[in-house]
Amino acid sequence: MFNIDKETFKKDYEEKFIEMHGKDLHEGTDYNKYEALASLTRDYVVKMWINTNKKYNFTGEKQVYYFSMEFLLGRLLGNALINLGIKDICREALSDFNINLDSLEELEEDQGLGNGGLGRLAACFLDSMASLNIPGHGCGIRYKYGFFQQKIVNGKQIETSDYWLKNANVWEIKKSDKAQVVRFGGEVTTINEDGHLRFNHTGYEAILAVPYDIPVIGYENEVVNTLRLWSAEPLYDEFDFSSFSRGDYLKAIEYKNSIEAISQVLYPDDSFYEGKILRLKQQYFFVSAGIQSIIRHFKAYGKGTLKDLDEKIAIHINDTHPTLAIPELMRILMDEEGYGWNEAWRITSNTISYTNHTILAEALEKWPVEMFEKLLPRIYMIVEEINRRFCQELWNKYIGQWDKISKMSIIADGYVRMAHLAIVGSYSVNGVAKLHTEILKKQEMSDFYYFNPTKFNNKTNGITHRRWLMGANPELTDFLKETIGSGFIKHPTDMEAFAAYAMDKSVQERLHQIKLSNKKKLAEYIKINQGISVNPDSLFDVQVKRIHAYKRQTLNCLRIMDLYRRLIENPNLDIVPRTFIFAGKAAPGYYLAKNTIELINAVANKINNDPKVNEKIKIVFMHNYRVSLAETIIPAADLSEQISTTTKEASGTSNMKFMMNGAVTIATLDGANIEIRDEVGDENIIIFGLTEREVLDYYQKGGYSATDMINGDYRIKQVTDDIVNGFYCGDKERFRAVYEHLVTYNDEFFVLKDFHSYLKAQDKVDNLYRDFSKWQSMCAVNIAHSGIFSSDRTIQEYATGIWGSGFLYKNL
Ligand code: 26W
Repeated sequence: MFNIDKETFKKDYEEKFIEMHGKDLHEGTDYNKYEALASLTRDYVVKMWINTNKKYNFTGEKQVYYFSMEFLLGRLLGNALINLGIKDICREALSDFNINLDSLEELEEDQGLGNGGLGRLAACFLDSMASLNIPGHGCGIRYKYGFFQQKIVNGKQIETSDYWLKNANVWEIKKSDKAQVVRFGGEVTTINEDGHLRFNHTGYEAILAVPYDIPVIGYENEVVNTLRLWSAEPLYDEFDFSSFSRGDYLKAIEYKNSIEAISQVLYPDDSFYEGKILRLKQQYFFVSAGIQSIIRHFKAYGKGTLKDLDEKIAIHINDTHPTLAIPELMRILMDEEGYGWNEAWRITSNTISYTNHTILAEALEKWPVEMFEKLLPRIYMIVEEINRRFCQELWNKYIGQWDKISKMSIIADGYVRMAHLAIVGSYSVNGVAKLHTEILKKQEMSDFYYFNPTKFNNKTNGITHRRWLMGANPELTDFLKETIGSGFIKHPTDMEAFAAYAMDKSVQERLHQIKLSNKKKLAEYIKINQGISVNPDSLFDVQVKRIHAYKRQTLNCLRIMDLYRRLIENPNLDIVPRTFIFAGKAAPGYYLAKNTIELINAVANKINNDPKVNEKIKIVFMHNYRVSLAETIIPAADLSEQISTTTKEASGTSNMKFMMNGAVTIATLDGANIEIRDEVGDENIIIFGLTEREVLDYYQKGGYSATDMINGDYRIKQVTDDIVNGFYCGDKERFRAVYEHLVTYNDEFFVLKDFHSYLKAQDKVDNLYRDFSKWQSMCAVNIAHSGIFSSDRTIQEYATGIWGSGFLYKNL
């Protein structure tokens, strides 16, 4: 374990500061001080990083590569200090210089290279792999612009660019010597050389992929793994200089820009697939660079031949976005390494595993054949051959069943279906929560499941407790240590011991005080950043996540609108005072989601300016939701809103973060909510809404009518009317999209159907909250049972159940 005393740290810090900034510490700006601290921390890490790599090269143990289009890391400094085990020393040392560690941490830009759940999961997994001594590395894209920044102007979302690299990024190291060349376009000709087919690729555009490595620090174990992000650059000697020599300066610049465009920006879509050629380029770009660098490294250090690749290396693809890893590995094994098809296929399909994160049909990637073939001619040939052989196999098993075969085919109706390619080319397919995996097996991917049942498995998601508990909620962490000891930090399920204290009055009081202190901090943040005063003694009711119809922010909003009507009718209505907190970004092209934000803001504006109800309710839509904001909001929540239409949320992960921080959950039986319920018991969670069966019946048999719901129920009629009658905003048309989705288009997410059951559940919340002891005991039980949702458990399951990695460590 890394060890340093306070005096040495102080000396190192002062020296680092002077060396970096050429002035004395007391002359520095806060940002200078942050830079010096981050840079010093990185220096401490670098030696361990080198040693870890040496160890991996020496032992030859199995390496895992986690391929993902997104890594939503957030800030790195605080997490690095925790994992190095020097946060307390650092805090004390800095305070001797009159520097506050927390305020330096807040100066760091979030590294926001992801949309939401899938990207954050990848980040949690990296943290867990390093902390569990698993040789596991990330591979992705170094987007110049991360996920957009959200501003709210007149209640509307405005997107601005996220130029997160405007200040030097101390956490990355550019490795120019490890650059790879990636080829696009051109023609492929086949040559027969002594009975062997050779593929000659000409006329392509070659692009340089340059890696930037970021250290991934394990918790107090001196392991430092690598997150390698690729950036696109032109291959100067192939094009630019010739342009210059022709004097065609502008053309050269344009060309340079078109190349750099590949790693320029993260697509801000989650759950809507759009067939944009640049996205396909991005996918092949990082996958090809990643696979080439793995093979290069394996050949330099591997203990064996490429024949044994599947024993030495596991490649995991995070959703279908990196699926081209399959044909790319085939290409390298066959065209560059001389393997025949069967051997290359055995190696590839035993090396790659795949996680599915969504069953929403509109999110499934499929690329037009024409586009695919033109951009990636050799890769397309390989995909065609994979498909030809797969369909042959299907034909042998399902003779004459054309419908089934065309349903399962990888290429059909002019498209390449990436999920089918991912399933066929990998040895393991997993869902991210029990229900989700069952739906994959029995419905969405049932043909594939029945064709090959052993491939399918479940790995319920998790979150790293090092960031989401220790980092975000130090007060609660200290209290847990005091009460049950520190064992839970290395073994999160040890938190179960805390359940024994659920009824203990002094424990309940402390939990309440800790929550209150977090709520006060959030209230202060809200006051400073959004100018709204909220009461920390009110119940903080929180829904923070991407804005999407299936997540049903509208249901929450309608219930607030209903409550407001009831308060107007009866100002003495006896309710628990609440602060409703929303946050989340809408995809820029998703009109309904943007309109939902407008509605929430209009409702907030009206209610917050009505003194008759302000003692009882307030609403805040917090701007620019991101990892660091989540770290401030989640520890302050009393109630966690997990209200998606049953079957639609694959897992959810914020549900786990809230629970670990002692919030009570109000939820539908969807995704991992079900497993949370199983852990805490029915009495410690509030469940409502349609069941899986009821939802599926509606989809299969029909029968849901929004108009009937409105006509048969005056409260539903009132709240839906209030969307379009000018009550919240003079412009009656303003929220038309929300209304039409709910009513005219007969809302496929059944908001109105779940409305009353949600209202009842919210009344139950009030009653429980009024009973101090009952509520606090629920919070305690939730914390106690959250350990199983640490991503350490999830990663342990991936390592033993899918990758076959991490065994070396276990045998030591
Ligand atoms: C092609 C556009 C696109 C981009 C991203 C489609 C789909 C995605 C992701 C699969 C969306 C996503 O983040 N899914 C979420 O993954 C989390 C981690 O497993 C789950 O907890 C969430 O339930 C799921 O919505």
